Amino acid sequence: MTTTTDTAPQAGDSRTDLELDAVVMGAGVAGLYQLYQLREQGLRVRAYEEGTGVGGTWYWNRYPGARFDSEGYIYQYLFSEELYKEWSWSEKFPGQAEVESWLQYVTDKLDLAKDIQFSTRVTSAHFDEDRGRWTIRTSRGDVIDTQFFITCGGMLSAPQQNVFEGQDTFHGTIFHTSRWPKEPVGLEGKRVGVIGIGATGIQVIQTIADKVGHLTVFARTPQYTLPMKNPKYTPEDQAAYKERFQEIKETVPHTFAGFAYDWEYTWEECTPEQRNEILEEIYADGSLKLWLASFAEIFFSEDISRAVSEFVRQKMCDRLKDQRLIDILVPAPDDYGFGTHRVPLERNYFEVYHRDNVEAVSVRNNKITEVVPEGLELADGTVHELDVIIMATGFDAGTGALKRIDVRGRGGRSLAEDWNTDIRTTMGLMVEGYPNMLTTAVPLAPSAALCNMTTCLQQQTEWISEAIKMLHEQGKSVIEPTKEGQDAWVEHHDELANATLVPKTDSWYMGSNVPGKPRRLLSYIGGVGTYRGKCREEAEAGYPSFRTT
Ligand code: NA7
Repeated sequence: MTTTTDTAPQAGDSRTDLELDAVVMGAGVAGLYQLYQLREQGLRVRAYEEGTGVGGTWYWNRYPGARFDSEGYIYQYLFSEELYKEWSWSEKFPGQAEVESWLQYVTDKLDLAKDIQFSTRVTSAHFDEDRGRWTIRTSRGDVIDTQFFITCGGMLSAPQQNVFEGQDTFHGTIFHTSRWPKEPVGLEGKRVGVIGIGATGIQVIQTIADKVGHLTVFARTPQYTLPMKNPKYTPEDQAAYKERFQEIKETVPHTFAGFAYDWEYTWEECTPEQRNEILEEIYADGSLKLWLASFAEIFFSEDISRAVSEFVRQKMCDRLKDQRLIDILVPAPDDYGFGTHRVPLERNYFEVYHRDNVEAVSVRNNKITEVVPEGLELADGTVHELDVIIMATGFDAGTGALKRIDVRGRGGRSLAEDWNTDIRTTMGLMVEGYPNMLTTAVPLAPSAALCNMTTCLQQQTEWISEAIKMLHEQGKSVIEPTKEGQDAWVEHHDELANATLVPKTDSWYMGSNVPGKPRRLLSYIGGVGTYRGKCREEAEAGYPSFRTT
């Protein structure tokens, strides 16, 4: 069989097709803006994108029900008022198709497509110490010689899709949510199984339940969820949020999580009645506010975490009624604390389980052992017969996008091997030993876990552009973190993380969803505003954590 990669030059091949100042890997939220900024600086820059179109996360995740959990009016670029105001969201939390269209609008408006090579995966990136430059190879055989390698590969882009023995024996069809086909998938009348009840699984389940013949949900760890309120926007609503552009631009990047809201209350200063009133009021907002802007103490105090968890638990139980469903879907009081991993938003999700065609199966103590031709087999030997298996099984977060590529730094060291041992970065913007490789959406910066992604990615790409500009202005060509600088950042990151309850809970936040992955909180938890300040200080102080030559 001939594949496009068969013709790709091998390592050591000196053929170079193209010489660039910067290669941007990925054409999602970060990649598009990074490309734009560097082109504005006059650099020869090109983006390489595996998909056939722009969008990144919003290109790949086209599963039924995929939508924002961030309000549309803050999930936008804030560097251009015109770009912001010319786009109108149809509702508060828009769906995937609309988000993908928005990124296409941005691409067209900024005329970016001419500098993006689609259907092209970066397969390797090797740093040449003598020349201080990277050689990038792609799935289409390109060999590019570039000064900077900028990774915009996304935090949640490497799917956990080969999870079970026997997947290739299944007589039906298996989909991973983030590799959902573009063409319509007919689920009508089918026996469908969904594995996973994270943010993705919940969106799928609540969307397809009334469309399939029979739905079996395989639920392992129960999830805390919050209800989403998603009003449609009238022209007046759109005008109203656009009017707030300056205010949004000035506040959002400085809050704890890059949202329009921030911590407002202190638990200890409120009476029990006031606490309850506040929780009820914020709960009614129908957003992630209860998690990211209620009482910051939920992250630090076992008692306060327990109290707020109980508040959310009760809300969930009230809707489920059936004790068997509660046991499967609602975290028990001593399970883990509300908000110590991602809190999904849902719409009529629990009600779905009361339908006759929907069945919840706990696989917590009776795990899925393998996929068999007829369906899924559990440890007790039960076989659930299925026509379609939907794997909402998550991602190798933060590290996966780069570990899939053969990235070699100084002395031929491998990033995949380094990160298999210990996940370290300098502010999530560079990795010691990998000069001129600048990174977005990698561990140890605020990201999907605890940040509205556009807020964080704009800041990270802007920092990268500034660093490159600084190098050129100083007549230098190479930047890399010092070991001391990186050690200090990792220590600071760990100190903040370990002061919270988050590391006590297993989830992709800690890497525990990937067997063998070193355990460390992947997202910086000091707050988006604080992180931004630290990045600015680093630049203003002349990049003391970095060596430039
Ligand atoms: P998540 O949040 O990692 O959720 C994955 C789900 O899949 C979760 O319920 C897992 O259960 C379940 N899972 C994974 N492997 C298995 C096996 N082997 N057996 C049973 N169940 C399994 O991924 P999502 O895609 O939902 O969300 C990722 C992020 O995207 C989200 O946080 C947002 O930021 C957007 P577990 O909890 O591990 O017991």
